[in-house]
Parts: sequence; C-alpha cells; structure tokens
Amino acid sequence: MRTFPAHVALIVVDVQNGFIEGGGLPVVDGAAVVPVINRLAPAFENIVITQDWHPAGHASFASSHAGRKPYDLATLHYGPQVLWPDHCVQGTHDAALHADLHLPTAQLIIRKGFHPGIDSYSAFEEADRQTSTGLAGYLRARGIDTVYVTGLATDFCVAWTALDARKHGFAAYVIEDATRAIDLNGSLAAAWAQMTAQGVGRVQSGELA
Ligand code: VGL
Ligand code: ZN
Repeated sequence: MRTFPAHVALIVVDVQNGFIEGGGLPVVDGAAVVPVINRLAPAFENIVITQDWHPAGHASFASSHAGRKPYDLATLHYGPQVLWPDHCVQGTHDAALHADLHLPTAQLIIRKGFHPGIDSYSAFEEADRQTSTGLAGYLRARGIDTVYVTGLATDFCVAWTALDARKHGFAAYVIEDATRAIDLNGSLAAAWAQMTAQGVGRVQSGELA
C-alpha cells in the first residue's frame, strides 16, 4: 500500500452512532464508510478523529425551539441554522464512535459543538465563524500541510471541514467513497460545487491505497 508522508493527515469526521442507522440523525448508508476508512488508515502516519459533542438542549436541536421541527431553518445569533433531531449528546451511546471503526494509531480526537449556543459542522471553526477549535494550530505545529477528509456527512461536517482546511491554508481532499451525505434540499450538489470552487480535491479511495 502507498503510504503518505508525515506532512499529510487523515481526518475522520463524526463516524458516530448518531449518524448511523438507528442513531439520532441517521445518514443513509452511513455505516458503509467504516470499512473504507479502516482500509485506508494504515496508509496515514497522522490521523485525527472528530466527534460531534453536544450538550443536552443544544441550540441546533429542533427540540430546543418551541414550535420548530427537525430540518426547519432557524436564525440563531450568528446566522442561519438548520434545526436537527437531537443527536450526539455528550457521553451517550449516540455520541460514541462506531464500534467497528478501527483506528488504533489516531493521535487526536477533536470534539466540537459543545458550546450550548453555537453549532460546529467544521472541525476547524464553529458556526459563528469566530470560535476556533484549535485544529489548525495543532496541524501547523506538527508540520502538517495537507488533509484527506472522510466520514459523515459529506454535505455538512465533511464539507465544512474541507472548506475550512482550505481557508486556513491547507491542501485538502475529500475521499468521496469514504463519505455519505444527508442531502437536504440539494445540499450535496451545493457542497461539491463550493468545495470544487475552493480547490478541494475530489478523490476515490481506490486511487489512494
Ligand atoms: C452533522 C448535522 C448536525 C454532521 C453534525 O456530522 O455532518 N450534521 N451535526
Ligand atoms: Zn451536530
């Protein structure tokens, strides 16, 4: 298998029970990313995992807003916010990583979305576009300049992470078959158009390893 040099990292986004069939916010066919990611992982010297990690009553939950339903669009203090079913509450089974994900060499788990009033699709910056998770500094301090992004969901946390990687000066690729999408009102096509425009590479796992 081809292996990647030390300046490259694999980012595994939100492969949590909450985004798999039976979870709070299931992504169709979400479990299919697990064997693809497990197969790729040994090719990377650097692996970062993310976990969506919300307090109960989080502002992104429809249940926190009287009269609102999941998938409605709301306006929070920082701008538009899709309202989701309750998912990935801190410390619950829903927030745990999928049991079959096998990443024994992963070095960092970034938890995001823990501020009660701010969502965070991106592993780099929260949805207010001001609060940093610290990931850019961590990667840069370790000499990493290139990221390959995988996981759930393609059109939300994967896309925002890849776009923010570009914004922070990293080369970024999304490994398409190692992701699955929510696809809300055309969000998947919109995410790919935006990613392509910002220089995010679109690759398949078979091209890599
Ligand atoms: C996600 C919606 C809400 C994701 C997280 O991981 O893509 N989507 N929270
Ligand atoms: Zn979330």
